[in-house]
Amino acid sequence: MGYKVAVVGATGNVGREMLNILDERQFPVDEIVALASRKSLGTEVSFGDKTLKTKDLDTFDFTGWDMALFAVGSEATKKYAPKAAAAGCVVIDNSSLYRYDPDVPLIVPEVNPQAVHGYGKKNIIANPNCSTAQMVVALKPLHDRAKIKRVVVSTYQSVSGSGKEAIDELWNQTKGMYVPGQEVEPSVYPKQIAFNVIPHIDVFLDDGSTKEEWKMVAETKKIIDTSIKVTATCVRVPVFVGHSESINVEFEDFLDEDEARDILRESPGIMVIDKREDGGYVTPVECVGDYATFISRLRQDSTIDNGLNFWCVSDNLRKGAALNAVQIAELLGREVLKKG
Ligand code: 2RA
Repeated sequence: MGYKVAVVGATGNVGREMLNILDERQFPVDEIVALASRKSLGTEVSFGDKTLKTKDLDTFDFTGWDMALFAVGSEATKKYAPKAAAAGCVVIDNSSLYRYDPDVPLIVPEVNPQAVHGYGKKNIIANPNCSTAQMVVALKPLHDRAKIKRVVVSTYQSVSGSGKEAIDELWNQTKGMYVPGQEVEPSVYPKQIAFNVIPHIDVFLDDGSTKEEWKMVAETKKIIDTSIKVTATCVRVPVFVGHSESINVEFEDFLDEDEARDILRESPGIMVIDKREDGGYVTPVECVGDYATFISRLRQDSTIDNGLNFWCVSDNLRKGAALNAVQIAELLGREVLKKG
C-alpha cells in the first residue's frame, strides 16, 4: 500500500523535477495527480514512462490525499496550502511562505530529520531555499565535530533559480551577442546576465543585504543552530543549472582539513571531489541531474585559528528543491504516515 500524492505546480521546472525524482526513487505511489493553474489545464507532464494531464488546482479536493508537494509561488501557496492541509493532506512546500513560521518544520533530511515530527501543528513542512539546502548538508557534519562559530559564504547561482523565463533570457541574450540585430535587453534581471554576473538576488533590505542573503542566514540558524553567525553575498551568474558556493567556516575548535575531508566523505548526501590538480574539483555543469552536494577545494584558512575554506556545488533544481522535497516525503512516510 502506497500514498496518494499531488504535485502542485507540475508544469514548472521544480514541479517537473519532483515528478522525475518521485519516479526515479520509486516513491511508493498508489495514485498521483499533477495540479496546475487553469491556464495550464490539460498540459501533459511526464511521470516516468507515464504521461499525466494537469488538473485544475483551483477546484481540486485534497480530501483523502496523503501528501501534496507544492512548487508554486508564495501567493498560490498562501491560497491553496491551507486548503490542502485542512483536508488532511500534508503539504511539503518549496516556497518561502512558511519557512520561518515557528509552527512549521524547515527540513533537510540529512541534517534535521527529527524535525518531521513537528509537522502536525499546521500539517505543513517547509523546504529550504536552494542556496541554503546544499550549504547545510555540508555544514552539519562539520558542526557536529567542531561547533561552527561563523560562516562567510559567496554564492554563484544559476538562472534556473529564477524560472523558465530566466533560462530563455540567458540563452537568447547570449545568442544575440553574436547575431547583429538580435540583441536582447535585460527583462528578468535588472542588468545583462550573458557574460556578466549580478550581485543581487531577490529584494534589497534596509541593511543593504538582499532577501536571498537573509534567507541563508535565517534558514541555517533554524535548521542547524541559532548560535551560528552567517554572512552571505548571493550572486547570479550565467549558468543554466547548478548553484556554486565559496564557503569559509570558523569553528570553536581546530579542525584539520584532512579530518574534515574524511568526515564529509562519510556524510550523507555529500560527494567529495577534491584533488589539488587541473580539473580536481566539481563545476556546475557536472552536477546537473545528480543528487549529491559536491565538495571541492577544501583547505585550512590560515588567517584565523580554526578556519576552513571549501567549494560547494549542487543541482539547485534537485537538492536545492525537488529532491529535498521528495526526501521529506520519504521521511514523512517512513517516520510518520508509515504506509508503503
Ligand atoms: C534563486 N534561490 O536562485 C532563489 C529561488 N530559487 O533565484
